[in-house]
Amino acid sequence: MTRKVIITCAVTGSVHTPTMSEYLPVTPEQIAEQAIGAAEAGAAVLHLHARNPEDGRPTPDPGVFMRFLPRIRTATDAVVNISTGGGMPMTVHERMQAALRAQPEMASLNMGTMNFGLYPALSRYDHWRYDWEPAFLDASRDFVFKNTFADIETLLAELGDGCGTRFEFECYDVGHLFTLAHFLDRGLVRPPLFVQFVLGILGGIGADPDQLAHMKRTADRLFGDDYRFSVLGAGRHQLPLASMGAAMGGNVRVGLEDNLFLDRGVLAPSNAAQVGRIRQVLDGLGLEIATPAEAREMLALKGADRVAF
Ligand code: KMH
Ligand code: ZN
Repeated sequence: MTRKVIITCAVTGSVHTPTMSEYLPVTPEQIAEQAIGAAEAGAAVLHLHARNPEDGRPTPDPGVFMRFLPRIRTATDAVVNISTGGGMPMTVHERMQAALRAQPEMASLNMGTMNFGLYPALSRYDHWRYDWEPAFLDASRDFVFKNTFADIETLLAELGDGCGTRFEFECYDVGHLFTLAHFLDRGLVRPPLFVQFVLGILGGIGADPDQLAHMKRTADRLFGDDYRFSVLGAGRHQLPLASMGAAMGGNVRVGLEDNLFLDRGVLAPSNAAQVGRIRQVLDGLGLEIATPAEAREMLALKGADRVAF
């Protein structure tokens, strides 16, 4: 039987800012429209953040999420995955509020405290649309992306046990896999684990094939048949690493959260365009994409009828 590949599309995130691309969705309408487009193009999972509709600043406000989640649910069958990583300078408590309100089938869960360096982007732009953008990027020099053991336990209890939400475990380095194994040993996470290998974030593991192979080898040793992996390469590493991940037996993540470009020097006009591009690669590899229903089965999700939006 042909192996099915889950395409996750991360639609807007909190890493990029409006100056960097006119196509970055910011308002609830834009986020809904691009999420729906990505699902129509073949994404089975939509990883979602919210932004302040006035100026594009990342926001944890559940009220803003609730302006686009119902629209996406009505228009698509895709699995909704709500970020609990949020963005600077949100607290962990703030970061989990939207997911607690919406009780989605999936949410992200970041597996370690780290520095998340966005400031190198400062030197790439001379003019900014909004004053908050350079200050935001500069603040990443000294911001701690806090995901302690206690934070992870809280999210597993309140969202996992409390809401039946399952997780996209964001692992930015090999140590994060060992942390996940620790929670598996304690019985606080349950297979099948969906592990996102995140490569190329400043502060995490580098984006090269050797590192991806090392993540995969380590996860195989720790989790055996109890996990499925997906690959997220930041920036220009997105397509090559996702392609490599698919060839290695994994799933893929694309979207403007992780990369603004479609080709070298060419901005992606939409999230759907990146989904279309990875589909071409999967086709070339003889792989089929998973439908949302297949993704639900592969990841043991609770079903779209059990969310609160
Ligand atoms: N921005 C990605 C590198 C989250 O939302 O929880 C990681 C991410 C984190 O998607
Ligand atoms: Zn995210």
